[in-house]
Amino acid sequence: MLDKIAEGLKKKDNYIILTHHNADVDAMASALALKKILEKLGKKARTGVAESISEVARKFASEDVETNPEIRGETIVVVDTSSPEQLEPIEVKEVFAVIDHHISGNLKASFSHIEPEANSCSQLIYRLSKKLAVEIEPETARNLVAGIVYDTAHLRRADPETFRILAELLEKSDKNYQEILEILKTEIDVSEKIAVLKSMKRLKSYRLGDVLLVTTSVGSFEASVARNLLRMGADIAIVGAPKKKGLRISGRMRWQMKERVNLAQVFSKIEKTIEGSAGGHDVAASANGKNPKNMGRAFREILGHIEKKLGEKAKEL
Ligand SMILES: [Mn+2]
Repeated sequence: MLDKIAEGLKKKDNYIILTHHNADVDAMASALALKKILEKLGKKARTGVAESISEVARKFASEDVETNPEIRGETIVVVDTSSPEQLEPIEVKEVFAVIDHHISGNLKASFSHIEPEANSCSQLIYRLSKKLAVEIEPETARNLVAGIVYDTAHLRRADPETFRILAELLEKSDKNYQEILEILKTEIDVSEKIAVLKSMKRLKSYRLGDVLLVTTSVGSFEASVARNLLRMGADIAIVGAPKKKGLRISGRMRWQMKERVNLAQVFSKIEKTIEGSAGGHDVAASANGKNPKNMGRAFREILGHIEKKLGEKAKEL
C-alpha cells in the first residue's frame, strides 16, 4: 500500500498532514518528515496536531505545526494514528491516506498503510521517502532517528530493520546518536535541580557494614532528591523537607535491599516524634508531621531502627 500512497502523493499539490492528541516524538517526526518530503516534490504542505504536542516532541517541532488546524480543502494525510477520536476536534472528511503502525482504528481513507509490526511510524515515512526517491535532509534524519528511538523504548523493541534504518539515518543526521539521546531527555525543572544540588551541602553519609545510608534536607522535591541520591550510590536515602509548621520526610531504598529492611515499617516508628503519620511500602516511604524541629531526632531514630534491622552500627563517613 505504501507504493500506492507514494504514487498518489505525486498527483496532488496541497496537503495537510495531521497527527494525534498530545503528539509524541514519533508522531511529530513523521508529520514533519512527510511535510519536507512533499515540499521536495514541489508540493505545499501544512502540519497539524489535535489538541497539543507533548513536551519532548516540542523540542523537535518547528514552529509551523498548527494546533487544531482548520482544513481549507487540502488533501489530508494522517500519520501515527488511524482513529478519528484521536484527531478530535479536527473534523476529518475524505482522508486521502493513513500511514500508521498501531492496530487499525476506524478512520476511513482512500489509502491506508497500517503496519502494526512496524515499531515506529518514522520508519514507515523513511521507507516512503525511498519510494519517492527523495533525499532526507539532516534535520529530518535527526527527527526520524528520535522518533524511532522514542517509539522503540530506546531500542529495546528494535528489530533488524530498525538498526539498518538507524544506521542510514544517522549518517545523514545533523546530530549524532548521543546528542539525539540528550534531546530526548525530559528536562527537569530548574528548581528541582537546585534542590538536588543544595541537598549535597547538607548531606550526611553513614556506612552500616555493606550498606551506605545518607540523610539530608531540602525545601521541596524531597522524593526526587532521594531518588537522585540512590542513583549516586546510596543504598538508602532519607530526605527531610522542613516547613514553618510542618515536616515531610521521604525515604528511598534500592530494591535489592527489600529483604533486609522495610522502609515503611521503619517510618511508622517516627510518627510520634514528628507528630504525624507515615506510609508507603518496602523500598519507598514518606512521613508527614507537624513538628519540623524534630527532624534531626527523627533521622536519628530512623538510623537506629535500620541499625537494629541490619545488626550493624552506623559509622559516619
Ligand atoms: Mn508511533
